[in-house]
Amino acid sequence: MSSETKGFWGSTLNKLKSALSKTKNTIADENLEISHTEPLEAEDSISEDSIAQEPAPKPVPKIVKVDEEYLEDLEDRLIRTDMGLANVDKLMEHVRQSCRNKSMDSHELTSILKTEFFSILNEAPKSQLKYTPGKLNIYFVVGVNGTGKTTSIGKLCWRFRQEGKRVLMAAGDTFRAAAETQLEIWSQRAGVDIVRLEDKADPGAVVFKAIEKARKENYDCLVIDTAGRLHNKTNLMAELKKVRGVIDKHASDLPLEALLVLDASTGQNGLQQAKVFSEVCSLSGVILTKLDGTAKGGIVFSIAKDLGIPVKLIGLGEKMEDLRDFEPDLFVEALIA
Ligand SMILES: Nc1nc2c(ncn2[C@@H]2O[C@H](COP(=O)(O)OP(=O)(O)OP(=O)(O)O)[C@@H](O)[C@H]2O)c(=O)[nH]1
Ligand SMILES: [Mg+2]
Repeated sequence: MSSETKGFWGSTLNKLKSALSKTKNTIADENLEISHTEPLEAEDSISEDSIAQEPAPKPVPKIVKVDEEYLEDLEDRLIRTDMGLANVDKLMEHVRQSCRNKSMDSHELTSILKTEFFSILNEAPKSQLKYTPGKLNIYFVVGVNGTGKTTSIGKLCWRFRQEGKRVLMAAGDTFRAAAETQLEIWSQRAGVDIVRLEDKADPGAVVFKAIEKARKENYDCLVIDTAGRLHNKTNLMAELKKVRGVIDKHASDLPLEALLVLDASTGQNGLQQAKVFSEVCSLSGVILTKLDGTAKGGIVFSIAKDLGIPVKLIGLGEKMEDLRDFEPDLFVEALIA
């Protein structure tokens, strides 16, 4: 497979492999000894822009026979990635069925796992981030505290700027002055404009003002930040519903993405967040952040099975270019070597 797909915004296989390494190591059998080593192919080298060097040896896992103990261990490891019990049960049932008919080794099992992972993601709704040329495109970004909303907005606006679009940010998190300042710093880094009202202003007023400005001045994208809130705080969720209402009232003719930012490391709890936010804001997609540094990347499969909302973007780190399109095939490829 090519290491690069769909241009810059798609992930490279190597980038994904290194970001998903903790989840990948959880799925892989760490008890298997290394039998021998073989040289790395140039495309597999860790650094994407490294100059051709003497290839380093890459470990090749020992191939073993799959028995019941192996399967029980695999089941535990899959559960630990937070891919969800229903997914694990179904997947293990298929694996056990295949083992019943013939003896199997760990290499063959890996290829069954790969097929199963593809099939879970293939059954889920899929779509890329929407953008309609010639219109003002609105991106409304919501989620619980600290999931990565503001950072993802900064990265997304930078991406839009790289594509030559006119971009406006709305500082709809008026809860803390520091939040507006944080967004303002991102607007400078990304080279985009921002609408910011006085501290503690009504977030609905910020959104109204931003829509008005964006329409009048012909922006291509309006990206709206909101304050983080726990999904079980009814008054805060009611406030969010009001903000969403401002968009519905004043921009119902415009393309809208309502995006929930989920922190991958919160695992299964993210699903509950998604259900409540979806009721309040009619979500159209998920941005799954912090996939780097967590072993719970299996949450992608839970979202696919349980939510009915597509993951559109993934966060693979803290740098500007670390927000990428979610490409299911490449994701599975990176997870199972
Ligand atoms: N490693 C990693 N860190 C991330 C990623 N996305 C965001 N972060 C970090 O997560 C932390 C919180 O990010 P913010 O963007 O401030 O989160 P927020 O959702 O806006 O937070 P509140 O506004 O307080 O609700 C920051 O330290 C970010 O750098 C990611 O994909 N990977
Ligand atoms: Mg924020």
